[in-house]
Amino acid sequence: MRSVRNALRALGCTVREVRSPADVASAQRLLFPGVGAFGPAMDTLKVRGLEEPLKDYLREGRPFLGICLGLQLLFEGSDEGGGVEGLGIVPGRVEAFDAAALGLPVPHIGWNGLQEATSEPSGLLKDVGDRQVYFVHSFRAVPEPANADWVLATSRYGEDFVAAVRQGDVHATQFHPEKSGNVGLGVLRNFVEGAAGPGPSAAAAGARGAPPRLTKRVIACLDVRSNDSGDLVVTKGDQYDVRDSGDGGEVRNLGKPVELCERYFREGADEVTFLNITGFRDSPLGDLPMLEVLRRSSERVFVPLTVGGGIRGFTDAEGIKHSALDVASEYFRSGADKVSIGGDAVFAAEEWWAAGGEGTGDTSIEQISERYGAQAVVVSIDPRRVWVSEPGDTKNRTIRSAQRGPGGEEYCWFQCTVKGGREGRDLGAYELAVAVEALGAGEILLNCIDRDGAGNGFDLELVDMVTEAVGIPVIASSGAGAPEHFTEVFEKTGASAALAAGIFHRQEVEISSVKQGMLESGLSTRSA
Ligand code: 1PR
Repeated sequence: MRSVRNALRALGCTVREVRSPADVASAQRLLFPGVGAFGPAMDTLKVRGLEEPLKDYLREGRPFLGICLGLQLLFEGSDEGGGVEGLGIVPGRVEAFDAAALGLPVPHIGWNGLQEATSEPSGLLKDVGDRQVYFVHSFRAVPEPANADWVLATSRYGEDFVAAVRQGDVHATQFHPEKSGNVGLGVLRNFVEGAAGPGPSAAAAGARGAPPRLTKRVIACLDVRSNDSGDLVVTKGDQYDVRDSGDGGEVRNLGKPVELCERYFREGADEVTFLNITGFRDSPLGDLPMLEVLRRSSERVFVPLTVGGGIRGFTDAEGIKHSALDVASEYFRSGADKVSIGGDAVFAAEEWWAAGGEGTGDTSIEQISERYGAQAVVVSIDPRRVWVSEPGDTKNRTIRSAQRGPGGEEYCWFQCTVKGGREGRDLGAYELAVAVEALGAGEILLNCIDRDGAGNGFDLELVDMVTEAVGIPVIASSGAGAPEHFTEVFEKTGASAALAAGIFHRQEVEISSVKQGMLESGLSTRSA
């Protein structure tokens, strides 16, 4: 909601939230953005008395734009949550992407192209062309003869799925225009300006261009903390040490969070991640500057924003308990699209293994995933290598490495840490990844303490191990020093995205050079 409101305000619109059934009827143009689960969304429409007014509004063909879940709810029903009826405006059902059959990570997260089902560009999508838009979803509808007069565009993720529908003034997109950079702002502008154009024509389906491909994402990361004068700064360390000369020195200051975030948006970052690196000590609910950073960034930056640090339950100074869901909700309200959980995910995974692979239902991952959807929950792993002589020396999964340990060891495992790398746990990155996927995480941000700030490339062995452990997307992080490192991690591992901090902050490498390198190697990347 906040992201859509920000994007519309950036276009000069006045936005009012629907609070009662009468607000639906009196809207000039109605936007219906949605994330989360189909069933609870339908229930909410019913409980708030909005289902019938909304159906009336749609049947009258009045100006409407559904986004993501707002597209899916137009269909007859969804298999999500065991089968739920939808608004029944568009023929067809919504079903999950079949990760096993497609052999691809699910959720489908990232920037993908559109294939318009019209021979002429339609009103809503007339400026998109071959540029990409941002998707994040695990469920999709597919084009079929019964909905051919609705399907405006499809996209492709192992199979064709419905990316946009339209009849008259009623439109909906599976992608998020509010998070699709300038291309997405153009889509919203076309909607608010009522740009006309031809409707779907089944005959032209798939007629335009090569099938779209999900691009590999390049993510800029801002490690944020207060410096010794109390100002919130972007910092960056080597192997997680962010002070200039060991513990006694100043916290390295590499810039102001909002300014840097805007710069990366302009320069073509596909996403921006903020990590509140002292979040394990300080509660983010009390961390008003960090929330303000998110609010201000989300007003100007129209690509997905992830925030991490301190997402866990806690008791405040007045003895009031706050759940991890409360903390995450505050971040979402302030403009985050995803939250990233570090330390708390390690404890949740330890409990999950101890219980023989059963969740308790009340971990931060489960709570947030259930409310906001798996796609909103990233788990950040902070592992370091531990060398062993034999795989049997640890209960955790080892690899036989191409490198050798200090004592000539051939095997290593990747030990999870908490508290910003200060405390190692007896849990491997592989084991953590398996557990958090089962608990409902939608993506993994895979750091590597040994490589952090080193500039000698991503740890390919680590990335390989974790991408093989899970069916959700993995973001490779730590160690990027040159454009070739991005190309290498994408070519040699199953990483869906790669993240860097130091080289971008110090302006040693431009995001555009990273993307140029990827294009030259035949990798698909978003053109900003
Ligand atoms: O445990 O839920 O409170 O989350 C804390 C979060 O803060 C975790 O996601 C953890 O990764 C992060 N964090 C904690 N301490 C540090 C530190 O640096 N002292 N930063 C830290 C993590 C790693 C990446 C870095 C990449 C790329 N920094 O964010 O940006 O390594 O760097 P590079 O391209 O310069 O090599 P919780």
